[in-house]
Amino acid sequence: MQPTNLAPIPELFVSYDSAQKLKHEAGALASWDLTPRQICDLELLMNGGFNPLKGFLSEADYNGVVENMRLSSGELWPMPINLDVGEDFANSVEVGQDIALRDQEGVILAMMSVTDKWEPNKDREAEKVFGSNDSAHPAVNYLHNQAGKIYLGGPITGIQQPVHYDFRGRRDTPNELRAYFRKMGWRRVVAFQTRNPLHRAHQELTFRAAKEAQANLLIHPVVGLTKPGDIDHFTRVRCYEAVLDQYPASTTSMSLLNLAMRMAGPREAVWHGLIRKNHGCTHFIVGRDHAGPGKNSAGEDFYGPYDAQDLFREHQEEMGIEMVDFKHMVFVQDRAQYEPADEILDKDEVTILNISGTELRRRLAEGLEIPEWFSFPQVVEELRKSRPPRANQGFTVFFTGFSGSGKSTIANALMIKLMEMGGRPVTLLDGDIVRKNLSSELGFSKEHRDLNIRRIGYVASEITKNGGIAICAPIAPYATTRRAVREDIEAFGAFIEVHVATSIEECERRDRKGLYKLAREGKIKEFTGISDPYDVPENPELRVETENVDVDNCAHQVILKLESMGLIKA
Ligand code: PPS
Repeated sequence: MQPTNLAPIPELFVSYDSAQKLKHEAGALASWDLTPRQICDLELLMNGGFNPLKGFLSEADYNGVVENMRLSSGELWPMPINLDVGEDFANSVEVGQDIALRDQEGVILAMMSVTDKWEPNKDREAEKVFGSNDSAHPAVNYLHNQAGKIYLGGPITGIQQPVHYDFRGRRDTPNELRAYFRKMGWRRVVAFQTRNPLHRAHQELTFRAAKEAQANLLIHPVVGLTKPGDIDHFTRVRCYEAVLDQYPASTTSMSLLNLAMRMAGPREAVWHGLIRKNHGCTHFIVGRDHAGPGKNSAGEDFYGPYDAQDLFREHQEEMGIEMVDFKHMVFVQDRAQYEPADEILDKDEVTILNISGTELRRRLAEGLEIPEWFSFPQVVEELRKSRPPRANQGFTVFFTGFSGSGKSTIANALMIKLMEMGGRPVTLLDGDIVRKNLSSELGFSKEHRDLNIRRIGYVASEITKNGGIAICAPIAPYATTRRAVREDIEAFGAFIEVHVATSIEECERRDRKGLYKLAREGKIKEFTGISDPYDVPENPELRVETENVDVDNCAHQVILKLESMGLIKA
């Protein structure tokens, strides 16, 4: 592979003066408030990280990318980058019109000239791009349950970069990195992509990769959006900074990449490679199960472990960036060093040590020892600060079930029991209380119920983040909304879904509020279980039956569950 040409690559920004003028003019345009994922995409579109894209994909480019990873120009591009919007906004915009793109505080970041507007076939997109239509895949779930129904395409005029208040000195545009490599005389650079903290095995493998490629090393972690449930980027960056001291400063650099990952395995690896090429790198490390999304709903892997390497290898010549394949490093205790697992010839005579990601999480959750051969003390210290043992973390207990199933009564009893134990503040977000205080303007349409549950989820995630216990007790009839809330909360602590499984017949027989009678008479519309759906939770952490079981016992079952999960001490 030739050393990279480090000349600047095209950006989509206009000059400062033009930007000021455009900002003023854009004030009068229809404007779209970008989602967090769209902000990440826009940043890389504008700064050249997504070169050769000049904007959000047109319909023809989208079709080519979905079908065979090619833009209509024939260039290789594996990932659809779309501006997905809701139907209402789409109806207010005509093809040929300019729109303003704003961040979540309303700051105008760019203008887009809308050339295309269409309703995509999302099933096809999921199958072709992610190889599956299973919502256990985070990007498929996003596509079906979060992304807007309509896509807008068109070229972008960049006005300003999204503002970042964190780690500013560690963020670089492709051209800033290119300039740095030029200045340092780095002609061959191998990039290491990661969304996890680095431990000793990673250090060893990145050293080896740099040596193998005879290149300098760029540690290029993703700080945009990663897999739901990952360690937050603040903690990770502090960990990276601690590890960076272990690398020779003259050969290694670190830069943060504001990418929204899709966890698309093989296609994602090719995409990552193109992005690194744009950042001036000549080599890219691709591991086993690169950007893997975890298991599908049948408990199987979405992709083969080396599919990403195969697809990358197939396209690397055209991409102009070479793959360095990741070695699975293990610790050989007898020699007190890391070695590639497949190069150890005396496997049966030596002791090989390894700690998996799951085992590491267990040790952190239970406050157990993490040995020095595995990680660096400063990294472990940072991880322990952000992931204290479970018994000191916040968590959310989320009751769901029909009206009158007993959710509120059990939730109340649970609250009292937890308050008696002490140690953490407890907040009850009961359906009725929330509807009075947070959601008084909402009715019971699907849209309003979703909004109500997302609000409850938001408050519960804040409580969980800050080390408290949130107990929620709404009906929450939709599985996708419950899942979205779970994802919001699991970023900070445990989410325990409790299905209060009282049958609709029993709820109606009890009819404590007289609502079922009114629902049967048609005086209350859209009544859950009577004239509105309820998705029974498939895999709740706990299912409680209330018929012939008293409230105290139901609350006790939850307490036992919390104990078994290590969230409270027996
Ligand atoms: S949801 O679907 O989660 O937003 O519902 P939630 O906020 O928990 O509110 C449910 C309570 O509102 C009363 N109520 C209704 N429930 C269901 N469907 C309809 N149409 C409806 N209209 C009013 C009912 O008393 C619920 O209280 P609980 O505590 O569940 O019995």
